[in-house]
Amino acid sequence: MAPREIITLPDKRLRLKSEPVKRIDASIRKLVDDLFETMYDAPGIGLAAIQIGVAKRIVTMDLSRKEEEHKPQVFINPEVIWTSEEKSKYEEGCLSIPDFYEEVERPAQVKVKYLDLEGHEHEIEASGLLATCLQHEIDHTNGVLFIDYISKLKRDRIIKKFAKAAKKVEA
Ligand code: GNR
Ligand code: NI
Repeated sequence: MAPREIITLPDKRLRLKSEPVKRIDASIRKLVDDLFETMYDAPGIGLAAIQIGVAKRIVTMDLSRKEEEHKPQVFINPEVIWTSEEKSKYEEGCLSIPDFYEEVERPAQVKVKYLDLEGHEHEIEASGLLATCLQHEIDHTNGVLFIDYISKLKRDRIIKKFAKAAKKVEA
């Protein structure tokens, strides 16, 4: 097992809509292992498969504290089925947009439907960091990034910065 490379802006694959998982087989379980390894190595608290270039609707997450035991969570075909009227603000970052952080307002509570690794369906009601992280990761499966929620001025500035940095590497 090896951590996989995390794709970053301006990689267009980040804008793809990922495909639902039809059957949870050995290749899906291997992909989940790779996602966890990549997420812990980064380190990050969540990771969507598209961030390693695989356009499948799979998300891994671990919101445990550093000093605690790992609490790995996997969400297959996750779907937001309800959002609260109440909003909350959280300073977000993204492994695909390194070193950029900005406050984002989202629904404070969400209900999410997903499959576990056995293919069993679950429904959870999330609040706090879990609600924020689930929305951030489910957005990735739909080609949406947290910078889509900030001002156009800031978004254009950050997109330009990454485009310029990529050009430099190319040259
Ligand atoms: O590691 C991550 N931290 C984080 C902080 C606030 C809101 C969302 C996140 S997710 C991010 C990892 C990542 O980019 N997942 O897609
Ligand atoms: Ni992200």
